[in-house]
This record gives sequence, C-alpha cells and structure tokens, in this order.
Amino acid sequence: MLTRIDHIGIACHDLDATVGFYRATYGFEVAHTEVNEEQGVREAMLRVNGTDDGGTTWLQLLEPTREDSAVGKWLAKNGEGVHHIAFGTPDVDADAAAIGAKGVRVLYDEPRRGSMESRITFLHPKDCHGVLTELVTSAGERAAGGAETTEEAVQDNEDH
Ligand code: CMX
Ligand code: CO
Repeated sequence: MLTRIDHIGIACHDLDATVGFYRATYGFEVAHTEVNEEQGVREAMLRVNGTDDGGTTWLQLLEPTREDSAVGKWLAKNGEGVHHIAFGTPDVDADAAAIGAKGVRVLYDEPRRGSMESRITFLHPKDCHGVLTELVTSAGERAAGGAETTEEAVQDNEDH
C-alpha cells in the first residue's frame, strides 16, 4: 500500500520565478525538469529528501502549457497554490484497483506516464474531501519490480 508522500504538486504561473523562490528561500535545487504534453504541464522536481531508489519526497512545481489543461483551469479559478498531493506506492496498479473498489473515482483506466518515467493515476477530489490525490510508482520502484511495467520499461530492463 501507500508508503510515503511522493510529492506535493504546486501550481504556478511562472515556473522559473517559482523555482527561484524555492532555491533562494529554502535552498532546494531542481533535480529534473520536463514538459508533459499529455498532462499540459512544464514541471520542475525539487528533492526534499531521500534517494532515487523510490523513497524520495519531492516538490513538483507545475506551470500549465495550455489554458484548458487541469493546472491551467485550476490556476484561472484559484490562483497559485497547492494543486495536489501524491502518495507513493510500489504498485500503483494494485492500489488504484483497491481504492477504486471502495467507491472512489479513479480518473484513468490504466495508470499513465508521470514525471521521471513514473507511473501515475489520480483520484477525484470530490471523492477525497476536496483533495486531488495522485498515486505514483517511481521509476526506481518499477525497476525493482513492484508495479506492472510499460513496454518502454521492459525495453529498458532488457537493455541493461
Ligand atoms: N483540487 C481540489 N479540487 C479540484 C481540483 C484540485 N486540484 N481541481 C478541480 N477541483 C474541483 C473544482 O473546484 C470543481 O469543484 P466545484 O464543482 O465545487 O467548483 C470540480 O473539482 C470540477 O473541477 P473543474 O474545474 O470543472 O475541472 P474538471 O472537472 O475538468 O477537472 C479533474 C478536474 C480533477 C478531473 C482534473 O483536474 C484532472 O483530471 N486532474 C488530474 C490530472 C492533473 O491534475 N494533471 C496535472 C498534474 C500532473 C502531474 O502531477 O504529473
Ligand atoms: Co503530481
């Protein structure tokens, strides 16, 4: 089941300025940036603690790439702030199925690709007392064999 807070997702208008705030104020450094077009975000991952074996806790700073994305819509309505919380699990597929069976709406039929080749899904905020909740299995955990692998991950394993 869920083993940690993997990350807090924070919506912002200007990713570079927000990264600058977290660096200058707290000393957090950017470990990774990427654009995820499917999710409609440009994002920066700032490590808070842990290592890449799957035990890491991150801040995920999110700037929308389009207004009609989840983060774009949320920003227009609420302004900047905490957008979601993500719980880490060695097996997102199993946990999503188990939580869905309790009547909580799981937003994707199959988990999708998240930051840093993680595997993610979301629970509807209206079923979680107002909190958009993400479930995530990190690439490190996937490599350890916890979750169902995608074709690319199988390919990666064969390459190494
Ligand atoms: N937290 C809490 N409530 C939220 C919310 C959030 N982040 N986003 C939307 N809501 C609420 C809205 O306030 C609204 O409530 P009311 O009806 O009471 O006003 C309700 O949910 C519906 O919201 P909406 O603005 O009409 O937006 P949609 O229904 O189109 O989308 C959701 C909501 C959760 C389905 C959509 O945001 C989604 O699919 N999210 C998952 C994907 C995502 O967030 N990707 C970005 C992050 C990527 C990553 O972490 O890697
Ligand atoms: Co997230």
